[in-house]
Amino acid sequence: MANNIINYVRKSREKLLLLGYFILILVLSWPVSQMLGNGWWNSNIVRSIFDLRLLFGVELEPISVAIFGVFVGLLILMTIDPKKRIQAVLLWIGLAIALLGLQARGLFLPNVSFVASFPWLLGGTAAGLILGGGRDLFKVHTAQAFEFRRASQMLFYLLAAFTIVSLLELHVQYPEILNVTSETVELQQIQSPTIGLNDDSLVSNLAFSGLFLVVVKRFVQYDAEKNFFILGPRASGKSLFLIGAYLEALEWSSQDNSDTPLKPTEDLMSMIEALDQNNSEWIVEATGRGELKELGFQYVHGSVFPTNVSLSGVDYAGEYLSRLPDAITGAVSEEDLDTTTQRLRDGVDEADTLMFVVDVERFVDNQPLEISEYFSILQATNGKDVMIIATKADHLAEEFEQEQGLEPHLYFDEFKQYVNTRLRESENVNSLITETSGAEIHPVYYQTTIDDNGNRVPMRDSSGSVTTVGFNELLEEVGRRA
Ligand SMILES: Nc1nc2c(ncn2[C@@H]2O[C@H](COP(=O)(O)OP(=O)(O)O)[C@@H](O)[C@H]2O)c(=O)[nH]1
Ligand SMILES: [Mg+2]
Repeated sequence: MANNIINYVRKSREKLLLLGYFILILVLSWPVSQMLGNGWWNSNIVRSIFDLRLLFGVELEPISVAIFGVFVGLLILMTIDPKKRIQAVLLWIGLAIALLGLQARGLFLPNVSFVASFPWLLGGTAAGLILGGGRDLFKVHTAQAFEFRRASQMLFYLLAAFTIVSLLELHVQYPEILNVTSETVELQQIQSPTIGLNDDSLVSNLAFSGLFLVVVKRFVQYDAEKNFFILGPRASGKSLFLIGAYLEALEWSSQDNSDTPLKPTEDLMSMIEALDQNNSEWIVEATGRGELKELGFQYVHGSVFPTNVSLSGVDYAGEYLSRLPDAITGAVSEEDLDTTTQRLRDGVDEADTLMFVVDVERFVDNQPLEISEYFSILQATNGKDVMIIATKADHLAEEFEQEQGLEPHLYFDEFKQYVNTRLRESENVNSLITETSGAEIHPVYYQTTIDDNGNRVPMRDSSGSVTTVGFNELLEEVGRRA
């Protein structure tokens, strides 16, 4: 029962989050707009600044319509951006409520005619589009994700400025400083400067505007690039893991239409080509000594609040893990590091989450897992998030099927449970899990068969494609952590 609820919350996390934000916008727009209105009526410096227009004989109406236009322009850009569309819709709703709220305080809508001020509205909107979009407006198909990051950011800064200035004007009492008429600007004589605090509904105003800004901030964030970096001993399946994850991400991206490029590295692409061409074998391990290959790609997780995730690793020959901890802590000087260790160290530095590989084949064959380095790496990085990946889990799949009578790819949760229990039989794995505060192990594998020569090779369908298991679940989990 509890499990069911947890599962439901996990699967619908995005929908629940959306509902929560929707309610927050509905609840907050009104009091915040009231505060903006009151702030305006109580304002002193801000109104004096707006009164500077008197010197040029400009009415308030065109200025306010133009400012409104800037908001509209920025919101239009957010609406175009597939990653921000839902948030933009919520902000449009908030904007409508806020306009009604200001109207209730006798501001904006009752005083303006959009027909008469249409050129100002247009000008403001154009300014918003140009400020928020810039050159991105004309780069529709590029290798960059289709985003208007600047529009979202500016919208946040504008709203934050409005809110904070209103708060100050409303709650800080100070003498009048400027007096602006159509002829002159006069600095007022201030005899005895008194600064006071108007604490009428101060607490609620602070709470509403604080919460409002937190929500808007969450909306405009791209939660940007979370980096995952994979580490593991020699021939533990790191390269094939990244290939499998990439193929899964490719499938995801062909199903939605976010148009975000996956940007696989060249080395990853050539490995995939090799896997494609080869008819029975694994890809040949072609990385020579001292040679380095960069493997990596990015993908988008989530549809309502999408996140950019990047998965990467380096392919190298030989053993480097044991040199890594000293490189991370700086115990070995930069000049004494070989390029591979340097590159690994950089990868670890840039990563938000490290992925440690546990090789199931070694486990089943009772060979040393060579994961003791993970402990010192964990200590050296101190505080990075960790995921444990069990590669080549097909070595446990048959056993699972025989014991439980379930097919692992259909009953993946059960299989994952099984792999966790089995791998915990290893004292080393058990300690690793404890060290990473009870992290779960995520099994992945390529479906395999034994060929005529008795070798385990990937199973291929009639079109020669390989079948992978566990990568969909893995990308989901990775996205949740991002
Ligand atoms: N049975 C099985 N073997 C695998 C799997 N993934 C990798 N291997 C084997 O492990 C070898 C090394 O994989 P690779 O990705 O090159 O490891 P790396 O050195 O850690 O990058 C491959 O050539 C395969 O023989 C898997 O899912 N199942
Ligand atoms: Mg490799």
